[in-house]
Parts: sequence; structure tokens; C-alpha cells
Amino acid sequence: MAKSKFEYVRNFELDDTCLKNCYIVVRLDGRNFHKFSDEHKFIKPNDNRALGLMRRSALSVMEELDDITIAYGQSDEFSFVFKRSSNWFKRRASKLMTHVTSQFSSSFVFYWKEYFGEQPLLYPPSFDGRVVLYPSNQNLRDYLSWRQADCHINNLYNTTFWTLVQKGGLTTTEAELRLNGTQAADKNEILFSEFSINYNSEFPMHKKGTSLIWEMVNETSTKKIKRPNEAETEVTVTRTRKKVTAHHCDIIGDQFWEEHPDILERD
Ligand code: DGT
Ligand code: MG
Ligand code: MG
Ligand code: MG
Ligand code: MG
Repeated sequence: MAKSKFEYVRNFELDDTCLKNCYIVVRLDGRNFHKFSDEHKFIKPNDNRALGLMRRSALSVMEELDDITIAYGQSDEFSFVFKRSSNWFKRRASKLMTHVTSQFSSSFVFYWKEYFGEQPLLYPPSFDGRVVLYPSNQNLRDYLSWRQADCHINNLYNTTFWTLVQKGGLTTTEAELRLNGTQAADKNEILFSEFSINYNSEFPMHKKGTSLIWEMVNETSTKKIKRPNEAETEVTVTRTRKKVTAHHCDIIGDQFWEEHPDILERD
């Protein structure tokens, strides 16, 4: 068939194929969640409804899209790692990034009620997305370590800050001044000596964030069976199924990676 004279505009499209062999990371982050968390009365410093909804939306991304081996989230952000051998959407960066962010955003709205109940969603939230390529396992692990270290630093600061305000009666300005120039050890000390809070005993999800991976899980269910001339009996059936599981553990050290050797592909 003859091409129309308009056909040439196709050539304006740029090639955005991601380099082969690299892990493709899509990180999304809530747009202006400072305001969003205020307007929706998120509990400070950590709102389990909001974190649960983020996890639920990330689960939807992993289940609906192909080739994601691990996702890591904290605060208003989530990173999704595509297998380095993935050829989904011919590795086109814009396709991967927009599918991740739109699947996530629509899920965030779709599941809102499951986490916030009758509290209404006041306006449509949005998330930005970016694509980063990591050529080696070490680079990818360092990327995830960077995000988890960020989670730790922010959570220790926020926990101490809001404890000084909520339990210590300081104004936010006073709390900020008090924490100016303090190291991690100082914040642990403030929590422990002034408020009897052992930071190590805080919720793992708040300290470590959420890692989602695929695992083989045994699922047992009961089934009713009826054989001819016999009474109906119940039997237990165990099936092994690939499922997304959530972990709130350290992913900086080697242990997590040794326990889950299938996440990374060999360099
Ligand atoms: P952006 O990303 O440049 O559009 O701007 P923001 O405001 O989203 O900034 P960002 O992403 O650096 O910081 C995340 C904000 O979300 C931060 O103001 C704290 C808020 N946030 C996230 N999770 C929680 C939570 O569980 N509780 C509360 N109270 N706030 C949260
Ligand atoms: Mg944000
Ligand atoms: Mg953020
Ligand atoms: Mg189409
Ligand atoms: Mg496990």
C-alpha cells in the first residue's frame, strides 16, 4: 500500500532502547507528597495506611507487568528492577517507564478505600518516573543500598524529630534546631535517654522499607471430594505457586541475596 505523504513524521521518534545486559530500574516518586500527606492527614512520621497502599500498588505493578524481579519502596517512592535479560516492549525506556507509573497510579486510586476507608481521596495523585540502567550486579545492589540507606537516615531523623514534638512538647522549629548537626548516635541517644525508645525496636517496615520479590510459596486449601458410593470427604491439597512476597529486612548486606539467589542474573 502506498504510504501517505505524512508518513515521514514517524522518523521523528527517537530510539530509546535500553542497553542490553543492563538491569533496567524504574523509580517513581509521588508528586508533591508533602502537600498530599498533609491534606490527607497522614500520621507522622509513618502512616501505615499510606505505606500499605504504596505496597499494594507496587504489587499490582509486579503482577500485571512482565519481568520485574525485585521492587523496593519507602516513603512516597518505589523502584522496580527489570531482569537484565528482559526484552519486554523491546526494552523501550518510555514504554517501560510509562507502564510502571500509570499502572501504579491507577492502582493507588483503585485501592485507596481498602487502606483509607471512608476518608476520601481529595484530588488525583500523580507520580513521576525515571529510568536508570545498571550494568553489573554490584551497581544494582549499590543502587538498592543507596535507597535503603536513605530510608534509614530519613526515618531516624523523622522519628527523633516527631518524638521531640509529640512527646517532648517542642515546636517544630525547636526540634529542628535541636537536631541541627547531630549524628545518628546522638539521635539514638535522645530517643533512648529522654523517651525510653530503643530505635532498634521500631517497626522493620519503617526502618528498612519494603522489598517485594517472587518466591515459591506452598498454599494449602481444603477440597470436598465425593466418590461413588462413599460419603463426601474433605482433603487438604498443597500447591506450590510463584507469589510476590514482602520483606522488611536489610538488603545492604549479603544475607538477603544469599537467601534469594534467583533475583540477580550472573554478571
Ligand atoms: P516531589 O517529589 O519533588 O514532587 O515533592 P515531595 O513533596 O513529594 O517530596 P519528597 O518525595 O522528597 O518527600 C516525600 C514527602 O512525602 C515528604 O514530605 C513526607 C511525605 N510522606 C511520605 N510518606 C509519609 C508518611 O508515611 N507519613 C507522612 N506524614 N508523610 C509522608
Ligand atoms: Mg515525592
Ligand atoms: Mg520521595
Ligand atoms: Mg495502542
Ligand atoms: Mg524469603
